[in-house]
Amino acid sequence: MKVRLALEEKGLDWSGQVIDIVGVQEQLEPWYVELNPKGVIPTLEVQNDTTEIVTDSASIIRFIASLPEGRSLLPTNNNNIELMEKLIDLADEVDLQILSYARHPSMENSGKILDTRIEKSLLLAEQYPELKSSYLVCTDRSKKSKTFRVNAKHIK
Ligand SMILES: N[C@@H](CCC(=O)N[C@@H](CS)C(=O)NCC(=O)O)C(=O)O
Repeated sequence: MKVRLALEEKGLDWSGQVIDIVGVQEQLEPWYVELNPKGVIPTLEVQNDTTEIVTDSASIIRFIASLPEGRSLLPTNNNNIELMEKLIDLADEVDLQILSYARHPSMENSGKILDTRIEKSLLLAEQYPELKSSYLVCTDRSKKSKTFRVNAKHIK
């Protein structure tokens, strides 16, 4: 969401593709993991003379703001730039997995979603040895989320 907002605010010519991370679990498809080795959304593909891939939402919005074209998204005074950087970091510290699976109506289904994710990434790790390390990172993340989503201390 924040990447789409930044693209729109900047006034760039962009198009988006929705990646279904719940039903299809498209973030685990090999074509996507090749772009984003952690197998998470979002990913930005920049097409100029060459194609550049940027991952991680905080890095992506900083990248968008740094582009010379379009509207400026940056505050003009240094104090506000400092504040902006702090706010981006603060938002980035939120554990999105916990926000999604522990404090959300999807909690009821999240055990099943995470189990499917673990199974799919283990299967693909065997089928695509060149992407194995990425798939094991995905497996590990989902296993941790399964534990953390019911850990009151972690949620707090
Ligand atoms: N720090 C990363 C976190 C990305 C992240 O965890 N994305 C979640 C959705 S909000 C995801 O793709 N989950 C799918 C999965 O864990 O398999 C960022 O901000 O880009």
